[in-house]
Amino acid sequence: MICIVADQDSVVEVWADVFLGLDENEALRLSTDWRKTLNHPRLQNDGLEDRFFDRGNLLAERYLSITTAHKIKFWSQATSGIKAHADSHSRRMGSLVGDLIRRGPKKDAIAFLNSLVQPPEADDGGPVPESEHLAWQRRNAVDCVHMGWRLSSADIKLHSRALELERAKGFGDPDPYLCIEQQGAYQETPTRSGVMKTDWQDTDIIVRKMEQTTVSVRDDNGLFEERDLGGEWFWPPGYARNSQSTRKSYKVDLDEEFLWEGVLDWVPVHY
Ligand SMILES: [Ca+2]
Repeated sequence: MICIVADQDSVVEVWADVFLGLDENEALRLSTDWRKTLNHPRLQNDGLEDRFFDRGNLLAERYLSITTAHKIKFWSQATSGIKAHADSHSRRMGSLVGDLIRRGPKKDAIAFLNSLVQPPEADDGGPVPESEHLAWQRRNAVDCVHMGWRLSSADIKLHSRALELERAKGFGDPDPYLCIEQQGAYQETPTRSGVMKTDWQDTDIIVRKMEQTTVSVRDDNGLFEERDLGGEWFWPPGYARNSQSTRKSYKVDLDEEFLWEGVLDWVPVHY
């Protein structure tokens, strides 16, 4: 048996090493045809010493030579168990990896995986009754095509008023970060210290489509103060084509205490 899993997940490898699932004689029998085409090569560990110390020829290896050829990054909202394991270990991921191997690393297949989000309720990859599997597919059919948007880049610039206010309070220069709120859940970019202008690239901030979303810039002064520099809500579009992005621009409005301008690019993602 060959297991191919995401690079982050070492549990499968450890498991495979403990439970190889077959012995050497069985493996030799199963690979007869293949070895015949290679004119029956000798086994790698086939000497007297190997036999004496019981060094077998069955291994569970971690790296394949193809693993560095394509850098595939996917996002995960999985919440259960060991994080790295839950992020990549589900029936959905199994079918996607299988599909990639079958189709080959074509451009569209790689793009599909790069816009993948592992759902929050991702299962552990074990077998389930067919009815349960079909029910999941029905529930998530639309989201498997497009579930929402990932913030791929954000470029912001603060108005000088933000600096004035910050200095007036004795907190030095502004320390902005982006805060995205949806259904009472907050996602934030890292804080950039003491800057008026900054950007964040390739973030892991993901919002659901068609749910009211508030984008705001805040000033982070640690324990001392947290200040809102202006926010605005929008409805992430409900449909998307390929990797086309949705761009939102923001303008300063001093009357509304909106103290920044910027451009945010969102790319479509799917389960
Ligand atoms: Ca500050």
